[in-house]
Amino acid sequence: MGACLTAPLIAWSYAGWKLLGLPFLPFDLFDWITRSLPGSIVTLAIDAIIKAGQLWRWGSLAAAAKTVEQTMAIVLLLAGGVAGGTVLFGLLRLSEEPAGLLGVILGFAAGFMALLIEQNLNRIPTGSILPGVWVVSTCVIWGGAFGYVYNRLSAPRDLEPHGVAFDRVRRRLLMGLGTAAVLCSAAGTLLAALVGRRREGVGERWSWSHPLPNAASEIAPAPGTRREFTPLEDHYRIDINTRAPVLDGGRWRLQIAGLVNRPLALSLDDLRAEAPTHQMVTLECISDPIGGDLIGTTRWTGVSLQRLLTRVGVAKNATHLRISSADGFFETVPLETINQDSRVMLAYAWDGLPLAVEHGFPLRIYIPSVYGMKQPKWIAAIDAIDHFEAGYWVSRGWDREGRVKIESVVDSVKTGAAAPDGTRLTSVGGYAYSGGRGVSKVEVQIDGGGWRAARIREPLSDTTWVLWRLDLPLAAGEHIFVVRCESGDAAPQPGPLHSRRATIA
Ligand SMILES: Nc1nc2c(c(=O)[nH]1)N[C@H]1C(S)=C(S)[C@@H](COP(=O)(O)O)O[C@H]1N2
Ligand SMILES: [Mo]
Repeated sequence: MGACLTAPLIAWSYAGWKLLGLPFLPFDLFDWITRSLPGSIVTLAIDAIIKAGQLWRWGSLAAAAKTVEQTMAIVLLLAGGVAGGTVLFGLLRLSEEPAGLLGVILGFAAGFMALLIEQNLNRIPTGSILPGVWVVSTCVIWGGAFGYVYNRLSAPRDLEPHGVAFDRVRRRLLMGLGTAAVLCSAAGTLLAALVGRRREGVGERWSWSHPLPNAASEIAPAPGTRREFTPLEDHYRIDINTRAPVLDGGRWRLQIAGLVNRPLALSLDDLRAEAPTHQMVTLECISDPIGGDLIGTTRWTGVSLQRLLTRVGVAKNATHLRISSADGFFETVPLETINQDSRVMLAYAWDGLPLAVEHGFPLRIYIPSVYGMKQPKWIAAIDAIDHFEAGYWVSRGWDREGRVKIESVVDSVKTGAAAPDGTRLTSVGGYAYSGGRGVSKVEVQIDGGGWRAARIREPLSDTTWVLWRLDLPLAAGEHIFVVRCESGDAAPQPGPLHSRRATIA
């Protein structure tokens, strides 16, 4: 019963989100809960999802993780609806109040709490009332529906004392309700799916009309290796939002304040008017399991933070920047990092297009050599401060530095056709990545034998992964391939090493 009444609520809330960008309660409640939970529990859950993804070989880990999250959010609200409905029915049985009225009142209370949560998450744009009205009214309708159903279920009891007819009425009502719920849910979802489809990355991408900077490299990627330049739609997405924040690019301003001499509020056009910095970047999530796909490479465009800071004049006693995001995420960056590296930038474009909503529109930061957890998307404000502050994940017990570890991965093993002399070469290939430290050596071990040097393709830049390959004749049968590498500054890769099993026909 609770589920019957809650499912349409979810479906219509979904339609409101997809069609009109209105708050979507299930995801927002879920995000509020995950933000409030202790870091250790959230970390455990993330690890569990990733383990499950690896175990069952979900296609894309990032997409699968979001789907799991979204499913959990909806199931949770459904369960909440069932629990809430049960409590409400209990209250109605005890109370003398008209059921409809009580339902509406409780709906109001729930709506008000939901509104507070939306406000707390910063998901109600300032100055618009529709989202608030939408949140409260869906809850009120939901509460009212409970009251109405309760009335219909209990009313005939007085009219029909024999019970038999009542059961028939009751059954018919429940059937009708179930059908209505299914129809309502389906209609809402369908409408949203049909009209609300939003295309990401529409427009002319940089990579469509430009050869990659290493196009002339003598070493081609081994067949089957992941794409060296990740298409925008394939780039992983990881953040604390089941529903990405949608910011109004026209009204958005980057506030730079704190310990600065000349605080600034910059529009997106102001930033675009600055001399742009372009950088090929590999971004990786610290939760990426070895060989996973929570890593991607594209071309970032933005403004060098070093240069921008000269405009605001950072005070002498400032030591860090606190970067705050629209979703409540934040991180601190030592000023030292910025002063040493002009590549640290505030990026507004990926592959020549404005950042997609999921990837941080309108602005995100790029800091070489650290994991994604250190690099806020949807930036709202930057404050110069005189101390270190633990960021969102650091305060939940994650690594304080978040420095990229050296890693290498075997992506593919493919055997080509036989040459005229009968030899058949097998190509083993993958990537190696060390943040901004370069990769000087990649070695492959086959079936526990000696380590053989692989050939390294020229990288796209000094802040991307490199592709490597090894081509050699191998006997038919099963083989196991292990890879290891060394960074440009000759540091060896820490374990565990990645391996792949493959059978050669
Ligand atoms: N505002 C905000 N920025 C964020 C996050 C977030 O949750 N909120 N997640 C971080 C993490 S953990 C990663 S791995 C990267 C992922 O960036 P992408 O989704 O564009 O690939 O964003 C980072 N920036
Ligand atoms: Mo991440």
